Amino acid sequence: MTTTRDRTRCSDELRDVLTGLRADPPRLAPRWFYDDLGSALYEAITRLPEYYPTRAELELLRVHGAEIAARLPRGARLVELGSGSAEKASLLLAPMAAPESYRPVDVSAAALAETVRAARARFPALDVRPHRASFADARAFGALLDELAGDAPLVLYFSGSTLGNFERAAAAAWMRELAQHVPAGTRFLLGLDLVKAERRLVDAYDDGTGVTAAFNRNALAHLNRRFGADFAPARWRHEAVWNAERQRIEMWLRTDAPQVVHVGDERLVFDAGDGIHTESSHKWTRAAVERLIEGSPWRLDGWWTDPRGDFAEALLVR
Ligand code: AVI
Repeated sequence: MTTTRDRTRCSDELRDVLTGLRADPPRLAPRWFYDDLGSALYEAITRLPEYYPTRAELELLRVHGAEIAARLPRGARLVELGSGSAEKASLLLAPMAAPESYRPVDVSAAALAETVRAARARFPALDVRPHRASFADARAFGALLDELAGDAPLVLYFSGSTLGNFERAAAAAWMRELAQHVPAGTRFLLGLDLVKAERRLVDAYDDGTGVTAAFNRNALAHLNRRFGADFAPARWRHEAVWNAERQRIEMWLRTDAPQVVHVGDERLVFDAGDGIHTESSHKWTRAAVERLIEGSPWRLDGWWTDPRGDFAEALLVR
């Protein structure tokens, strides 16, 4: 059954998509990567030889997890933003002193169910409580944090360098907003991909097997499925470029020939050479993290990297 609320959400989303596609240059929000197929493709990306961040973060937690856990309060409530196999959170929960509970937060019911299953299998005595919510909208997430703050010391964990998919100014605003909803003493552990040689960065986002290209093009297929648009995904070329000035990898879909596409009631004309900007993945240095939290209630209290220096965990305290 389609409700009025579903229809309103669909028209709001369609309006946002069209605003992006009509912009100069055209853009599409990264959230359109993630339908069921896109989530499966992202899972496959994390296992590609070229895509080092997931392996690097796991290695970091294996090497430094106990040291990081020793800096977290006893009896803490671990709130993980985004969920999956709970593999990274497990590497923190195991050495943490008497964690009060583990609270994965995700919009996807399927992802949450998998996290809960994995966490309960690994820690049968631990209180595991999923929360279905979006953390991208700081206000809505703030309301959940208001509920979660209070009884036990709070530790937020945001892994995978997903913060890097926010524009830098938006990331800073999001951090400031979250700080309004958590008590002093709250810890925030942020997993961040570090700036490195351009070749390795580009290869990580343009792998030899073409999985990332399929992931990128799936955003167009997703629009076709969701809004009855008529993109021909195969006619869009995947591009990953390093923007040195903004220290980010940009993913684009580019057409080599003119194309006309219908989305909703709109007819969109693309010329040969036009591109749609589908994602920015910002990379970090310690100085960039200091700039991120400048003037906010967060203070940098710890910094660890994996043995190769590819990835960092930044521990912030409010
Ligand atoms: C989810 N996010 C952190 C990934 C990244 O590396 O920016 C998404 C991704 N895009 C292409 N490959 C992976």
